[in-house]
Amino acid sequence: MTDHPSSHQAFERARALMPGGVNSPARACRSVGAEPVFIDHADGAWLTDVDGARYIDYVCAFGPLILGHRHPAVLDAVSAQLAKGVGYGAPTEAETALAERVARLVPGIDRLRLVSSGTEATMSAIRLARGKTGRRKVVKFDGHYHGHVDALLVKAGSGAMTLGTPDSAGVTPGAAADTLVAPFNDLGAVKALFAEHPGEIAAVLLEPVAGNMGVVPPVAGFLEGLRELTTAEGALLVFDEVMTGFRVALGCAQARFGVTPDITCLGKIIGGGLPIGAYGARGDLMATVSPEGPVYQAGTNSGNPLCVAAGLATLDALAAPGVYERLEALGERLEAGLRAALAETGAEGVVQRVGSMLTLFFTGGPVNAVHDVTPAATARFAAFFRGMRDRGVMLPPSQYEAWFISTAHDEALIDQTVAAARAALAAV
Ligand code: KE4
Repeated sequence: MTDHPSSHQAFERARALMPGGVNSPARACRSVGAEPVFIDHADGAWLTDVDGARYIDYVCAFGPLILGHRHPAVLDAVSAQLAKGVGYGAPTEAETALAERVARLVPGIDRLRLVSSGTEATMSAIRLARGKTGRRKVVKFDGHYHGHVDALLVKAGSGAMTLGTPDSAGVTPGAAADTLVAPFNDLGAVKALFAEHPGEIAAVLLEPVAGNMGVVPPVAGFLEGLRELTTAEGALLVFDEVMTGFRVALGCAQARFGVTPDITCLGKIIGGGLPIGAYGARGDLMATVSPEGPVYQAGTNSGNPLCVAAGLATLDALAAPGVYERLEALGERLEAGLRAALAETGAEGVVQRVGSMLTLFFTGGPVNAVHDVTPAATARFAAFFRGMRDRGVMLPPSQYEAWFISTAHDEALIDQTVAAARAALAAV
């Protein structure tokens, strides 16, 4: 760590006080054989660490910063709210405004509840599904990650899979007993679960585009098939759009793929980088939630005015003409550049992308399910991660994460990234 002396010292101090020296294992960098660097500040598409080293940022705080760091509209909105206070324990009109924006933009949402994280959103969504249907079982997909909800830390992706703990210690058999798991993109496996558990499945929960096993798009017909199957079986279809929400389209993945779920979970982007989550559905479904209905859910910081202000400013900026076309163009440029770099260096790998989220997998073929990623792939990704960071490009520190592009990125930064990748691939 001689290249990052101050960061190394910061890491040593942090490790004495916090597990892994981090407040989320996804940042730990253990799977990529490195220490995390400690960030001093960020601006636009750039991170600067405590040693003054700069990086083109593809983590974007794990997705929320689709406008890049310190977007003026977001800073202005948060500053204006700061002048009025940081929170009241009472409703504000800004929360209603954010709910209106989301309900107008997201096909499957008429009404919603704001919470403070994606985990709270998915935890509440499955409680709502169970409360509404009176059924217990929930189907999830191997490699999908829905936050650290006990019932969903079963074959979970993201940091859980990265660190080899997809089924976490401390989750009791009782907590996981009603969780059923199917391989992603395997409609037959889901049909078999319904056949094995007739009338028992409350919900099928998925990332419509998997981002937590690396980026894995739905195969043609899969989402439509789940929609048809859940409707026929009286189960609820729940899209966890915490990552894909407002990332892959202004109407989220459900608009991009034309399949409307019964319940939608959101987070990340709708908070503009500040802590937030949300779950929403048709009106009658949300009437089941306390205080209108019997499904209890609450939160001290739910709808916090600072987070709502940042979210509103972000959604308004994303609604400007041409924003998603630009993100798509930058995503295409990076994908094409990485594919060319793989071909030129003869390195084995595939690039999978939806909009401005993508993953370079060090595998020979496409990745449709978790077993398509081998230990060799994760080892080669680790070397690539270190090579890219040494060349001033910050990737998420896991083969099972998505890279994110923001509107602060531009063609020059993409080309600089591709040049770094060409050099790093040659050394992998
Ligand atoms: P949070 O509780 O971390 O706000 O959201 C949980 C969550 C739920 N659903 C999806 C699809 C998610 O991607 C996430 C969180 N994503 C990870 C990164 N893949 C957050 C990073 C971290 O855990 O530090």
